[in-house]
Amino acid sequence: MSSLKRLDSEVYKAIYMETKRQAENLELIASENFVSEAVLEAQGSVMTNKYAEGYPRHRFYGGCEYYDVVESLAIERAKKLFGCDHVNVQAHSGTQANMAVYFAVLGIGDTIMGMHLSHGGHLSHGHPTSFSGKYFKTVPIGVSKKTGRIDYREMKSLAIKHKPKLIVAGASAYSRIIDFKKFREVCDRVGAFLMADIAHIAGLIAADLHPSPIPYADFVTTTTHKTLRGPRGGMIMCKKRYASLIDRNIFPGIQGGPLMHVIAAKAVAFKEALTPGFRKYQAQIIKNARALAEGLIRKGFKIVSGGTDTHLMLVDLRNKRLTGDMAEEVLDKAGITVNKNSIPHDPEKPFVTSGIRLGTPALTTRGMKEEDMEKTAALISDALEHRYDEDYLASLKKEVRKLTRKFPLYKKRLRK
Ligand code: DSN
Repeated sequence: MSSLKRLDSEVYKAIYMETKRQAENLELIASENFVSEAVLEAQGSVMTNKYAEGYPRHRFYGGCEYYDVVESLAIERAKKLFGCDHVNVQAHSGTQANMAVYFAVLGIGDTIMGMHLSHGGHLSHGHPTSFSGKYFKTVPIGVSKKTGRIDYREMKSLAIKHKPKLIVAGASAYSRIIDFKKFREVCDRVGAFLMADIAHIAGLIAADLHPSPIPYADFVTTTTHKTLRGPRGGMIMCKKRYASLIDRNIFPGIQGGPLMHVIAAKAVAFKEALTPGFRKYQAQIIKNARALAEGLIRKGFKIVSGGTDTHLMLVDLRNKRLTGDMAEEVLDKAGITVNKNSIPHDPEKPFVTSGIRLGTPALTTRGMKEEDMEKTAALISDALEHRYDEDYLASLKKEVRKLTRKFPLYKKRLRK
């Protein structure tokens, strides 16, 4: 970092302070993680310098031989990791990946079905404020009020009634196993394409700890930076027959030059994900999520659907007379980072919400185990109970520092 420090002390300082914040706080945002030094090195490399429009061995620019090497490695490793026919690793993000699939098989005005945002879905699954809700008619899928789980029966009758051309199976705030086989059956019944968006659970699927959609879905999209613990980016997997359709719809369809430094880092992350240690890591993420949920339940918190099968949980704060925005702010004062999140059938607006979403991928990367989750649950409960006591929250922040110091992060980068 010394060149940066010399050239631009303001950006250097912001990066240094962010590294410190990541190291000192308890990071519970379910979609975040800490990448390895190797991933950071690949992403911060000269691979950022070149244009490489096109695909390996078919580029629109000369001098791409080493770009071909890294992109081919990323593709081959992803295929092995997920057992799929074809992979496009150029999608800049999860939303871009979804957009490319929609544009590949849908016309403007066609109908799609996807989980409602406030029931755990994602903006790009047809929300009216997203391109996906503006270009396509959307029929939202909900979770049952009683169980907090996807209501597959309701989904089926909605599909029969509205005849969508594509159904999205995937979520960003749903803590239970998603039954991709059931989604496939509904798609077959109404003649729809099935797109599984596994952005949140990709790491669990790669480690065989959540059923894979690959046998059932026509298209599988993901981000690479959540449980998968790679650089920030997207990816599309599909059956061989859709390969060139998908590739064309990423480039030139919706993107120009690929972010080759990110693709190099994706290749590195996939290599890490193919090791036995990665499976153990994913198993610990789930154990930690269960321990955190149980710890919170013991402290009187309500977890939507009663628990979790995955890396995340949604906490319904209504019985604690708290809103999600208040909780997010209070916890931040204690050095605990979470995000407010709508809960199913939320009476509050999206900027207020009645819940928070918690996830364990980042803390598990640091090496934390079940007993640390127990402590984390106690810290969350304490902070929210003493929400108006600034001194108490400051003292809790010290407790948080004590805990995180035991699990150092980016140590070399914090040496001034
Ligand atoms: N914004 C991401 C999340 O937090 O789940 C989804 O893209």
